Amino acid sequence: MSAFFVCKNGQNVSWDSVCDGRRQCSDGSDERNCYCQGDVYACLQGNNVSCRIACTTYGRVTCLTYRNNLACEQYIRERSSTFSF
Ligand SMILES: [Ca+2]
Repeated sequence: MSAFFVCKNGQNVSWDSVCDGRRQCSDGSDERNCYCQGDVYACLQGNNVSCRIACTTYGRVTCLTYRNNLACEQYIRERSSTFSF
Protein backbone atom coordinates (compact mmCIF):
# COMPACT_ATOMS: atom_id res chain seq x y z
CA MET A 1 0.00 0.00 0.00
CA SER A 2 1.33 3.37 -0.96
CA ALA A 3 2.33 5.91 1.68
CA PHE A 4 0.91 8.56 -0.61
CA PHE A 5 -2.22 9.04 -2.60
CA VAL A 6 -1.38 9.11 -6.29
CA CYS A 7 -3.44 11.64 -8.22
CA LYS A 8 -4.79 10.78 -11.65
CA ASN A 9 -2.10 13.01 -13.12
CA GLY A 10 0.67 11.13 -11.29
CA GLN A 11 1.25 13.74 -8.59
CA ASN A 12 1.75 12.35 -5.05
CA VAL A 13 -0.05 13.92 -2.09
CA SER A 14 -0.45 12.77 1.53
CA TRP A 15 -3.46 10.65 2.46
CA ASP A 16 -4.56 13.50 4.72
CA SER A 17 -5.27 15.43 1.55
CA VAL A 18 -7.90 13.00 0.33
CA CYS A 19 -11.47 14.27 0.79
CA ASP A 20 -10.49 17.23 2.98
CA GLY A 21 -12.46 19.66 0.81
CA ARG A 22 -9.44 21.27 -0.82
CA ARG A 23 -7.69 20.31 -4.02
CA GLN A 24 -4.11 19.21 -3.51
CA CYS A 25 -3.99 17.36 -6.82
CA SER A 26 -3.97 19.93 -9.59
CA ASP A 27 -6.52 17.77 -11.43
CA GLY A 28 -8.77 17.57 -8.34
CA SER A 29 -8.66 13.78 -8.21
CA ASP A 30 -8.05 13.82 -4.43
CA GLU A 31 -11.57 15.25 -4.05
CA ARG A 32 -13.28 12.75 -6.30
CA ASN A 33 -15.37 9.91 -4.93
CA CYS A 34 -15.73 11.61 -1.53
CA TYR A 35 -19.43 10.97 -1.05
CA CYS A 36 -21.72 8.17 0.06
CA GLN A 37 -23.74 6.42 -2.62
CA GLY A 38 -26.91 5.78 -0.68
CA ASP A 39 -25.67 4.14 2.49
CA VAL A 40 -22.32 3.03 1.11
CA TYR A 41 -19.02 4.81 0.86
CA ALA A 42 -16.48 3.03 -1.35
CA CYS A 43 -12.98 3.67 -0.05
CA LEU A 44 -10.25 4.20 -2.58
CA GLN A 45 -8.57 0.96 -1.50
CA GLY A 46 -11.70 -0.96 -2.35
CA ASN A 47 -13.36 -1.65 1.00
CA ASN A 48 -16.86 -0.36 1.58
CA VAL A 49 -18.07 1.47 4.66
CA SER A 50 -21.66 1.80 5.84
CA CYS A 51 -22.30 5.54 5.99
CA ARG A 52 -25.26 5.06 8.30
CA ILE A 53 -23.13 3.35 10.94
CA ALA A 54 -19.95 5.36 10.40
CA CYS A 55 -21.69 8.75 10.32
CA THR A 56 -24.12 8.23 13.17
CA THR A 57 -21.47 6.62 15.40
CA TYR A 58 -18.26 8.44 14.51
CA GLY A 59 -19.30 11.37 12.33
CA ARG A 60 -16.85 10.34 9.68
CA VAL A 61 -15.98 7.54 7.35
CA THR A 62 -12.74 5.78 8.22
CA CYS A 63 -10.90 4.04 5.44
CA LEU A 64 -7.63 2.16 5.71
CA THR A 65 -5.42 5.13 4.91
CA TYR A 66 -7.61 8.18 5.24
CA ARG A 67 -10.67 9.62 6.95
CA ASN A 68 -13.51 11.28 5.19
CA ASN A 69 -15.60 13.92 6.95
CA LEU A 70 -17.19 15.25 3.77
CA ALA A 71 -19.11 12.05 3.13
CA CYS A 72 -20.80 12.28 6.52
CA GLU A 73 -21.53 15.98 6.23
CA GLN A 74 -23.33 15.32 2.99
CA TYR A 75 -24.96 12.12 4.24
CA ILE A 76 -26.37 13.85 7.32
CA ARG A 77 -27.44 16.90 5.30
CA GLU A 78 -29.35 14.65 2.91
CA ARG A 79 -30.98 12.77 5.78
CA SER A 80 -32.07 15.95 7.54
CA SER A 81 -33.35 17.54 4.33
CA THR A 82 -35.81 14.69 3.89
CA PHE A 83 -37.59 15.94 7.02
CA SER A 84 -38.08 19.43 5.66
CA PHE A 85 -40.60 18.43 2.98
CA1 LIG B 1 -7.83 17.37 -0.89
